[in-house]
Amino acid sequence: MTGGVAGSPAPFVPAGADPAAETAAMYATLDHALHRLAAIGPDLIEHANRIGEILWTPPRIVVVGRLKAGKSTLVNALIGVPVAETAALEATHVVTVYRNGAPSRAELVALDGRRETVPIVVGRTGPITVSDNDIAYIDRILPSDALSRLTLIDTPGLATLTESNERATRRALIDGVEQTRAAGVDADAAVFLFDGAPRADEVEFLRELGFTPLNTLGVLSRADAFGAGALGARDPIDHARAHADVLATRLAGYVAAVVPVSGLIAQTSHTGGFTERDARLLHALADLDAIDLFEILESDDPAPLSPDDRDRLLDLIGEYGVLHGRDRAGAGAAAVTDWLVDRSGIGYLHHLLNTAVHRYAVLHRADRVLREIEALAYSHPARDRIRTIADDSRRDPGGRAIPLYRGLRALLAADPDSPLVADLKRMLLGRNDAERLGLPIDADDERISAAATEHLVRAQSLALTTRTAAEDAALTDLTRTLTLLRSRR
Ligand SMILES: Nc1nc2c(ncn2[C@@H]2O[C@H](COP(=O)(O)OP(=O)(O)OP(=O)(O)O)[C@@H](O)[C@H]2O)c(=O)[nH]1
Ligand SMILES: [Mg+2]
Repeated sequence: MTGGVAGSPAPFVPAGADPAAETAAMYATLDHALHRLAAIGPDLIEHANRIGEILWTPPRIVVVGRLKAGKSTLVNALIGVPVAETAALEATHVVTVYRNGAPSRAELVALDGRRETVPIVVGRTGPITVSDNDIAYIDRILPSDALSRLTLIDTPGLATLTESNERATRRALIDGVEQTRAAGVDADAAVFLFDGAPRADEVEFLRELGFTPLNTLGVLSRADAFGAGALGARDPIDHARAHADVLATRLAGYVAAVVPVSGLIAQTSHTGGFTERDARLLHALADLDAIDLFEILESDDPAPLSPDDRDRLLDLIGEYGVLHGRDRAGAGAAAVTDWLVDRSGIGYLHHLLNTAVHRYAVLHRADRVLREIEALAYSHPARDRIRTIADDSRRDPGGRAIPLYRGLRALLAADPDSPLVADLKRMLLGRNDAERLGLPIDADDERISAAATEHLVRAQSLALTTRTAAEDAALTDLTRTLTLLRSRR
């Protein structure tokens, strides 16, 4: 693959160290499995198509977190269109799936799987007549490039004023998944929002969601108002960045990273909400010192602004944006917007969502696809042939990560302190076989085989002390993978 500036050398990527290639290999392995499944008999063609639908639709990222953490604002920022309802009061009542497609429409999915069309009012979904208790989720379909790789799911806040909102989130994400397929939204990864330190019940919810730290990302939201806020001695966004690192260490058992983001600033900059008129309004405040500025922002007569214009600016970019955006406002709306994009932190969040989170969300998807094939092996007369297809997929280099991921999930649920958690994570995080064994990425075959042998010896000694069935199963998968790595197959 070539890329970058013409004439510049191609970056050195060691063989097998390209996560995108690995993801492509996983798709190819499962696609091949589904073709083999369909070839067994006409009745399996329908199953293969149904499972293929799961495989080939974009992975689903659910946005969860406490009430008012800024979830819907962030969803709007990520989509680049203000489609999700946001408000100072409790806003999101039902789980809403935002996915790419045409024509633009909204469908209500009831708990029993029935669908009905919901009116759309200026870009957002209109009033719903069905009781919230009977809704599994709203399926909002819109043509969106931002949604072509990932589907986003907005949820009602946890620990909400009305308990029924939290129930809606749980029903769709936790209870629903195993019980009624119709009611589950089948998320593949989570973005977990909090605006300070997450509370114990939020962390517990995260555990119940049943993902792994590989496909869960923490977002320290409202970074523009962090700590003492815009008027504090420390820049709130820089402060949030430092605090995010502390939280990432504390939450390492649950999230891959913690990214500080101002959803509000990102929403405004990514939906093109800041106009030349707004830049002129902001520029009129440029010469005020900070104390005078805040007095004006809070006063009944905020001259030189009208009360409406003051409210508009605060709604668009908050106090932080007004305080620091003033210096750039003379250069126009584009200059302010560039600055907002940069300060919002959304660029890095986008990057992680499209690389690491995407990679493990696809792996979660792949596990679901394999489970569907395995389920057929239980119920179909051609069970032996179907089982062989599933076994071959797991052994194929493209499908090898699936049992390891499944093992990690089971282990985190049953025995999160097991020493095997670290082994499985390293295996899944490694970009090539060398990294999977804890070696530098460019280690040669000889070192890889030697390291695999060492790891196998250790695995055998651990086999004597396993405490749970999940640990036993994880060890079996680990040993199988290490054996393959030892012989470099
Ligand atoms: N200053 C600031 N305000 C924000 C930010 N994100 C959201 N808000 C404001 O916080 C309020 C709640 O935002 P929402 O996006 O509706 O929060 P939510 O988590 O979806 O809320 P529920 O759906 O009710 O749980 C709104 O008034 C937003 O404008 C942010 O990054 N900075
Ligand atoms: Mg919301």
